[in-house]
Amino acid sequence: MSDLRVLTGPEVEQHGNRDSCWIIVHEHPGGSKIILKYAGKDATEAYEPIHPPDAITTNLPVDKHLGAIDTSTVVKVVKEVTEAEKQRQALMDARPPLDNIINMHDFEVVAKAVLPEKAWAYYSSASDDEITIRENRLAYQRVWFRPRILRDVSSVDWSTTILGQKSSLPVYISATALGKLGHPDGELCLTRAAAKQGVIQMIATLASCSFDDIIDAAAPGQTFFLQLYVNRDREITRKYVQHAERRGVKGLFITVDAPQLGRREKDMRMKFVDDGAGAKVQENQKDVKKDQGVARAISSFIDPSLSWKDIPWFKSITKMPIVLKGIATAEDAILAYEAGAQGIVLSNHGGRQLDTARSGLEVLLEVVVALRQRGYFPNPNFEIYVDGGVRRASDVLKALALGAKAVGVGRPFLYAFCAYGQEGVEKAIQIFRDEFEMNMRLLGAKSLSDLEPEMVDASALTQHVVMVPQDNLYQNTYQPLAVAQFRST
Ligand code: 173
Repeated sequence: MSDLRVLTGPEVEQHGNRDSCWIIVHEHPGGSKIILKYAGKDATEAYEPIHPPDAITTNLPVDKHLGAIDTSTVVKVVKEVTEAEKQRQALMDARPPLDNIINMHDFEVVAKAVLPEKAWAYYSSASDDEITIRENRLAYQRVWFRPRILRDVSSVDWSTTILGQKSSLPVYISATALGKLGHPDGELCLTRAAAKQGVIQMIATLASCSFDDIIDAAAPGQTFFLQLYVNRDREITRKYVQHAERRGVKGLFITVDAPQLGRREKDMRMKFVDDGAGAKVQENQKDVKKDQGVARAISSFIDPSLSWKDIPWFKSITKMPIVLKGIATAEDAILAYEAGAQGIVLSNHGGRQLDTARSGLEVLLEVVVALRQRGYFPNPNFEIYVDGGVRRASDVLKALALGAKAVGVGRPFLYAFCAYGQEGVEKAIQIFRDEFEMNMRLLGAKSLSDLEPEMVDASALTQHVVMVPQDNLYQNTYQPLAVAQFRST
């Protein structure tokens, strides 16, 4: 690179058009329109939250790198600070002290207030009418405990193993994309907190931080799993998977519920509303629609032809245990077992894929019955995980009692770092710990191996409509729980 010449801002600006498009950043999957928006300019600020730092060096041939830039001559795409942004900054400064955060919902309230609108829309959105994302919560409330008493619970232990790897909690940090939309350190907040708290992080294919940045930030011996979106170009996927294995990743979680990305309407509307300038540049382009939202814009590499036939290939390219993430029926759980997967995640992708798909917790019931019938469960070499809607240790205990080995938690940890960085994630983990201690004592489980199906009543779980008369007087009298309060500004 040293023999490349140094370019000036004006020189780059001359290439701000369709025929010659140069940009400055530290074959683009989002299409050409978005690049043209920044043509001839410094696009670093817009580029960084969306792309891992190695995206260009990995995907763009070296001869397309024109040279270093003399930064003193460059016209930056200066973002004006809007009123909304000022307000958000004020709220960030006045956010509740971390000591006042006592549950996962608190993190969500703070994140909603302090995140840029676009980031909040992307993270919080789910598909279509968002029925499934809400059902994910409700499902846990249709399961009731049958606690046991007088079992000497002076000491309780909630540590476990996941895919044979030690974990201080029966919870792993599930993959979420685009962490830098919410915090400048992005997913590294998770990595650092996970290291300190003995929790396993699942790295997302579409993390904002590069895979290597995350692994380089790891503590010695820290455990990671990798979430995989399978590329249409299998050679890219092969290299990525084998690189991950070489760098010590302990499990490959292949996402199987996203041949096409769900329509997340909050995300879509946001793009439409706030990208006026971009929309104009993009008007006559076909490849990226202005109303599709940030996730869809960067997901075109995902291969919708992925099928059961590909599983032997994955087994041939890696020795990592393979887990299929996004199983939603007993039929597919059986196929996954028979295909030689070491685990499955019963998941609806946080309600972001097929709307009115059932909750992972509900699917767990039929999966355990079907696997048991065939003698596939219980089995130390095949684990079942559940994700979606988990906010409390009591939720986790319900899933474990019904047969799950561990649960994935995505958004709560994401919201924790958006609002409070690494410390927020550590606090979230600490809250889970406190809740495990209390709930296990009250349930009469000294360790996770004491959890059994008899400790829950899940008879209402598969009933999707439960009609009960409104208890009006009670409803009017009930004082809703309060959320963390902001300091007055
Ligand atoms: O749920 C998602 O948003 C997701 O998995 C994704 C997929 C492609 C690009 C960005 C995010």
